[in-house]
Amino acid sequence: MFDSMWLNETSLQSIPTVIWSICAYEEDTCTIRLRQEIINMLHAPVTTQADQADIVLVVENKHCVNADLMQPWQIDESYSITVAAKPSNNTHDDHQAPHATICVRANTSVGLLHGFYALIRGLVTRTISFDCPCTITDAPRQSIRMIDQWDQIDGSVERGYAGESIFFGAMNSNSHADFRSFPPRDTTNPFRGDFERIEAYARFLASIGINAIALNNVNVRGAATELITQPFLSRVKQIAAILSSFGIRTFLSINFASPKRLGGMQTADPCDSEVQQWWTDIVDSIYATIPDFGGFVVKADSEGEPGPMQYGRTHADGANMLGRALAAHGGIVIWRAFVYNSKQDWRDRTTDRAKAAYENFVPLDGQFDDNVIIQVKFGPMDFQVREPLNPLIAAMRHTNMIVEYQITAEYLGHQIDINYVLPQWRSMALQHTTVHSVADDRVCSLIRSRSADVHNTGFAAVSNIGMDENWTGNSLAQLNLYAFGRMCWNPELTAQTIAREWVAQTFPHLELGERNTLEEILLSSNQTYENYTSPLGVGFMVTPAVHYGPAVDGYEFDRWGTYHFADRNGIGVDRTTASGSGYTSQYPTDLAEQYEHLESTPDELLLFFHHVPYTHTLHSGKTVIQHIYDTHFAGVERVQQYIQQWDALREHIPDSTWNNVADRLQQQLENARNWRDQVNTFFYRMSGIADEHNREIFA
Ligand code: GCV
Repeated sequence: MFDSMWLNETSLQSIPTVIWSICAYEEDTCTIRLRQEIINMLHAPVTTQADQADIVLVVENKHCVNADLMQPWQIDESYSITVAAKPSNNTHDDHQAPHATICVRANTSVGLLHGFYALIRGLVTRTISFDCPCTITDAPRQSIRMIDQWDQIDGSVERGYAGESIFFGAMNSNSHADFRSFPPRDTTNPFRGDFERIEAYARFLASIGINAIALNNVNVRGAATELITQPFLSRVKQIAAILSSFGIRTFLSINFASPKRLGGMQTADPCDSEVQQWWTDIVDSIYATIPDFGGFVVKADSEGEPGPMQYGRTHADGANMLGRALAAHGGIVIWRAFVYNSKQDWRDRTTDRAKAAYENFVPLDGQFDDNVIIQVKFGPMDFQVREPLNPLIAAMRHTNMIVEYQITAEYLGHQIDINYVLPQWRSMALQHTTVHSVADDRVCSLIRSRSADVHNTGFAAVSNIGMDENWTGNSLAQLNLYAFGRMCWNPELTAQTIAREWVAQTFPHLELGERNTLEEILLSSNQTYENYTSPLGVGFMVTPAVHYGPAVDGYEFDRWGTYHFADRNGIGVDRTTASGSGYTSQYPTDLAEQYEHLESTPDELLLFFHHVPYTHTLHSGKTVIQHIYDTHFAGVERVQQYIQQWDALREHIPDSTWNNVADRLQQQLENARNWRDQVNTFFYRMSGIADEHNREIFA
């Protein structure tokens, strides 16, 4: 049993049961899937007689639909939906007769799938109706729209907060326990084999326009290294076939040292011809098994994972070697830029982790092959609640890039705390990289103009789902998965529009006022979380390793390079070029200037860029210390309000969902109080400055 999220029966029942028809010159796995979707999901009839149908789905046999409106790279996935006035003699008596016919047209069967789900969404949310003639033409704004599973073959999920992997593990098992304490599982068959669950997941992903997925964690260890070989590959093929019928290509994360670990070789040096041949043979055998395989995701020379630098080679040497093996088959390499010194010494003030991605990759700009993509986390650190844009994104001029986001709430509340993250992601996607440019220099567009092959750019995010009945731990965290797909498709859609769509589909019984209440909770939740956690962009005050709950000094004297440098006088990291680590100089001139100076640095990022006294006055007019106190008190109060607001929604939300969120809200309140009291107490003790409002701080 599992939740049907935004594609639930009640919502789908609001679509009139009309006759559908699919017209395609060639039947393929996607058109077959489409027919099954109409029959099984909508319980509607499908006829081969298009003139008898109320809704006709048409694949053109040439690239003519929308061709003049689209960029060439968009044409395959674009669609148009036309609602036309219906001749009066063509209604059907035996079902709820619509007043119009609808035609969805696309150039490919994949485009038609996108059009189909868009139509379903439109009918459920009532932005499309049989009564209102209209034409909608749409196409994705990103070419690659990818989900990365951090799933491991023992069934656990790294940074997963919704139970075990749906791909790996034992059938029906779902533990939240620490897998490190488990006896080793049978590694001869790590696959769960729950194809029903996988098919449902593929449907959710397709319905929001996702077109690529990496099945396994980027930390590829132990038997997971063998996923690229038989017998595991044949099991991957079964999964890939399901995903492919939904227009989603399958990728695998690989271990760079595979030639040694699997091939028994002495080296994994990318410039060694035998190593190159080994990879070519492996890739050939993968494509012999899975002809539409997407390619590899690689975490190399990062956090202890092997990579080319161990052989004195560069990331370009490593990535291109894999790229050349994949090129013959149309495959790609997604090479992560999350590379930094994870054995830093806190005493060393010269090393700044935020500078690492730029330092490692900018010298290699232009050296990567066309089928190699560098995947860059949107911020320079690691998915904190507030980070500036990763300067690497603006600096690379001749390299394919994917911007990486994290849906799983590693630092953002573990899907216990309500946290709708889209406002943050979207501000990164839409961030301008210059101030005065006339060209579209926003991240979402820039990555295309900087690429050698526009097909090889896009957005990716780490998934937040698992075997939990509701998929995401906290049911409201389903929205983040939904929102990521919608943002990839169109970053101009506002956080409110997307939340509204999701609420309408997921909670069809809510009345208007209740929907507004829920939207209000969701839209404020990211700011609320920021309020009670680390202030003003400083980040990383979390419990080490676990990353839930406060530990103000938890990472202060460790090796991971994540410091706040609070002392009795002030707090923050001086990253200026004038007196600090020089990180600001990695930005294009306008942004570098903005962040270099206290006066022009936005309040919310102040402590990321500057070390300031507690008495420093923000643009808001408050001092830093008073801001810390006020936001932390406000954050807890807001969670208390959420509890009341959620109470008021009880009547029209299914019990299991209501109880799930109510229970988590209590945990969130406890978490928020811990944060408030520890952060406020810590900074009161450090600064000796009292709260202006004399609220309770534990001195
Ligand atoms: C998959 C952070 C996380 C790790 C993760 C890593 C990465 O360090 O804490 O769990 O590893 O990012 O993105 O590779």
